[in-house]
Amino acid sequence: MGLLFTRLWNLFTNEEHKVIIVGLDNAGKTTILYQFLMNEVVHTSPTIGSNVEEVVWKNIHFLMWDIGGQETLRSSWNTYYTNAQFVILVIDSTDRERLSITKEELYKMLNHDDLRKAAVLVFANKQDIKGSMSAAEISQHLNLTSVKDHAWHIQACCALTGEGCDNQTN
Ligand SMILES: Nc1nc2c(ncn2[C@@H]2O[C@H](COP(=O)(O)OP(=O)(O)O)[C@@H](O)[C@H]2O)c(=O)[nH]1
Ligand SMILES: [Mg+2]
Repeated sequence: MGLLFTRLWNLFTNEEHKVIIVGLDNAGKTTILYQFLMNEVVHTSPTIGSNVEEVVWKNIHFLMWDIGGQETLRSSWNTYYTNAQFVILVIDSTDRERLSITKEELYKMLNHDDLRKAAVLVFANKQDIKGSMSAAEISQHLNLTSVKDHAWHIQACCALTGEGCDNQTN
């Protein structure tokens, strides 16, 4: 269960690593990233592109952007895919209406050549909110069991408290 996390945190070698964090706006990406990096000094590149944020922590580059919408900007995101080892997909578990958009974007990424070796970690965020979808429900909607060519894991979490966001709470 915690295997993907372990792999994620084993990136601390001398090599540079790249993790991309995507999700719809308001999903909780920024909150999760800062929860991960709590108490650490973080360098943020103010702008790479207009809507891509890069946070460098130790030797890991986190590239983060909002998916869905803004079709015209999408082509440039592909350039950030190269050599990414992890894709972290953050989902607002209360956002039932837009889950299909997330699904569409997820499969686009999974089919992208540059991401064929990337492992996918899905966070079913905002579990503290009443009526939120469970990780199982989201997994079913996204049809994750059909994904055979990527390592993946779905994890229920609450980015506000950090519950479920790291390996310790698994
Ligand atoms: N209740 C609740 N709110 C959250 C959680 N995670 C993020 N939020 C809130 O959701 C909003 C969007 O979060 P943000 O990290 O900016 O989302 P981003 O657009 O994906 O970067 C903010 O108001 C957060 O405080 C969570 O687990 N529970
Ligand atoms: Mg953000």
